[in-house]
Amino acid sequence: MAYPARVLLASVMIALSAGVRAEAEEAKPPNVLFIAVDDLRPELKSFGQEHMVTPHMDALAQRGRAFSRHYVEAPTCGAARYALLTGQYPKRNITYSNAAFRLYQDGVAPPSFPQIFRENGYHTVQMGKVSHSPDGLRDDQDRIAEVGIDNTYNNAPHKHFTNPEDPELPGAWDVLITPVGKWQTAWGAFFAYDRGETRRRGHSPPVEAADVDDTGYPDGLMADRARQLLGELGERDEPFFFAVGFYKPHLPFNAPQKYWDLYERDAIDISHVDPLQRRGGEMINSYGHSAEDFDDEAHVRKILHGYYAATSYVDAQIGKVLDALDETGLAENTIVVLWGDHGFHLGENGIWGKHSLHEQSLRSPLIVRVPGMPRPGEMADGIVASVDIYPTLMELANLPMPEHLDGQSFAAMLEDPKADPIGFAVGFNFPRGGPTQALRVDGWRYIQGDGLYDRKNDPNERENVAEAHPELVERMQAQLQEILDRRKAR
Ligand SMILES: [Ca+2]
Repeated sequence: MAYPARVLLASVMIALSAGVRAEAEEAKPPNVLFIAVDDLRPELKSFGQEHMVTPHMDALAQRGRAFSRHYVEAPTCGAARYALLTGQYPKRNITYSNAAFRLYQDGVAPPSFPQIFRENGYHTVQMGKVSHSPDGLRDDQDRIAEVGIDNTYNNAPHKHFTNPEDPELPGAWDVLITPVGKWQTAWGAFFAYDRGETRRRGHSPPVEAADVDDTGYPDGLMADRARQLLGELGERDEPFFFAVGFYKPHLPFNAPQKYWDLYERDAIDISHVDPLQRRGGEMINSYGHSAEDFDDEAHVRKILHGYYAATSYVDAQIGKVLDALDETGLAENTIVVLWGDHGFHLGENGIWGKHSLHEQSLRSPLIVRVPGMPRPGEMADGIVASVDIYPTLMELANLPMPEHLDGQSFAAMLEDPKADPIGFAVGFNFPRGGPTQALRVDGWRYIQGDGLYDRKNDPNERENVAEAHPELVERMQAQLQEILDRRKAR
């Protein structure tokens, strides 16, 4: 495919017109900046959500291609990130869960795309939460045993040490670097509260507004370190693949006060909130509030306000990194991908959290900017999935396409937003009772064991219309089965 050549040509032309020598541009493959954002809903101004203050992600969408219908494979961090990074659908039970990355230690996981970049001469750097753990490192079992806590990050995050010698993605990174500041460990930073405090499960509040600057929470530290690092990466001879994974807006919804001040709590729309259905889960069990609190409109507004503040906070940090890319001149030869690891119900379907096969859990923002791309700023509305990102990156960087991939490249949609989309997305979940899947096609969502939803007339998926459309259900069941049967064996 001629696309990467055209990208290079475009940057050469820019360089020539600016009177700059072109040889280096011709020779150097494109860098990649991959930005992962945790639990980010597609609730951005550039995605039609006018109430949001997200100028930096919006600016990226303006200069690149935003995908209005991008779906992840799984509604939980570890499984979604494993599917993205391996380019494969969940298949074994473990790949439906946060423990998916263990397969790398078992030696049965396929090569991740950062590993492919590294094997092809890229300098690869990881910061923050890209795989599942918040610094890309596995637990340090010996140190955890020494401090004598029970072995979950949920209960004592500030004592849950990771091992610098033991990455979750072996072979993928030249450098892993995550600033943890006053929070002592990456898990402590992941659940950060003001002044170095971290979450005490079941006690800490679900939201916090501290009167601090951006570095009062870890994403601000990460943004500053990423800016500095980009300067260093630009000095190297080889191209770079830099992945930075921000923690917010993942719970707790903590952000500096100034981001809370961007929203007026009483003006927040709560019409999408349905009566609470799921009484347990991360949101309700892990923080100092109860299911009954969600009957209270003031509490609901506070939670939504926190999510919006945390979203605007992370948006500002993303802006700093993108600014650094411009200031260093690297933007001219760097592909940027911004990816949300899954969605989040903020009361839709009576759910506060993820772990469902509904639209709210599976749809997330995706923005891709390729230097010199045609028609920047035009949104692509066709359906694409996270497993399609791996083959797309291989095509854009002109790297060999591995055989284990389940997805397909959507590079054509970067040239033309109206190009044929992938057209379907499969979601995988593992509730009690075993693995369950969902199929999303234009106009419809079908969830195994649950029902059929009319996306055009029922955007919040409140009514199961399977009985009225038995033939469609049968057709979608068959399509889903065919996709599942095709899953690659590796
Ligand atoms: Ca997540």
